[in-house]
Amino acid sequence: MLVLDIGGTKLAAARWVGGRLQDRRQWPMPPTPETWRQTLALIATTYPGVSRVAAAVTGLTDGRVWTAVNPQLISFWDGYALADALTQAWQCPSILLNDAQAAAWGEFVASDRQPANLLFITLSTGVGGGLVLDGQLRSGISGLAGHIGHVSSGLAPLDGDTRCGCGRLNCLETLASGTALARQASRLLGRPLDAESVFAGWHAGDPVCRRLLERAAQAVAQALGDAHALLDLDEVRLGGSVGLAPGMIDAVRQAQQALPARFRVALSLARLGADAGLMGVGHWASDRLGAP
Ligand code: ADP
Ligand code: BMX
Ligand code: ZN
Repeated sequence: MLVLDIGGTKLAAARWVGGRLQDRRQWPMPPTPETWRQTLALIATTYPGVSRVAAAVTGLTDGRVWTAVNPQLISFWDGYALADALTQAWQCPSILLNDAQAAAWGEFVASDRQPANLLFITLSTGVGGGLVLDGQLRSGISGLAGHIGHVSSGLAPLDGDTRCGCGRLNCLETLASGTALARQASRLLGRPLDAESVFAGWHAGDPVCRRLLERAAQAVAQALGDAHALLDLDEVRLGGSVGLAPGMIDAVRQAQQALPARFRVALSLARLGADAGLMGVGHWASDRLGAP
């Protein structure tokens, strides 16, 4: 089986062999339909002889079609029959699952199917989430379950009230995603900055970058407190390039200290790191498509 993880920024691929990843590669996420088709053709030639394809994708999916919650992340794809395109490219069965839901399943299976109530949160191009409740992946009727990036944060971004691409105001994603860090830093400092530079500035002692990351961490801690109040979680796993960046988890844990103890859910880094989505969709799809 071929496993794919299609995010707002990058596209990862690997062969799924005996429950492990082999020949893992990564490409930038193409920005247009034309470059997407070229990249898909390139991946198809890179991985010939595939008999199943399983893709973890940013956005909502019913397993066949892809739709955006936040169309600003990948605008050209809304309502796209992605599974059909994959089936056509490899001439084999294919299946889709939301990327953060896939990662939640990967983390659950990687830790011997424990704990039974687990939230995975990714701080990446957007902010995504996936829920395992009572040992079952909760996707929801429309695929929306776990989309913690679109809970309305009680806080405003440091560059002011911001309408999220999903339509809501001041979503967690408008404060704590890589896109949001870059947007806020660029506006506040008056020059283009990416999320990596915000972290570099923070570690170098820049006060604006520090305030931005503290605000993002505070918003994440509040959202985790809300999720815990709703669901009584056993644990939260943090992933995505921003979530995994040095210092981020410490900042969120620090922010959790401001919450009453009952709402401070246990938080750790994703055990599978940047492979959580690939591993999760591999396990999930091999139960559905068979695992050759
Ligand atoms: P995707 O969203 O495609 O799954 P990532 O998890 O890599 O991809 O998240 C991409 C976001 O993370 C971008 O906003 C990027 O600027 C940011 N990013 C990538 N690497 C780092 C890093 N080392 N430190 C901080 N931010 C990072
Ligand atoms: C957005 C949303 C989620 C996704 C999350 C993280 C879209 C296109 N995506 O909130 O479905 O899980 O981003 O995605 O609406 P990533 O691209 O940051 O990995
Ligand atoms: Zn939103």
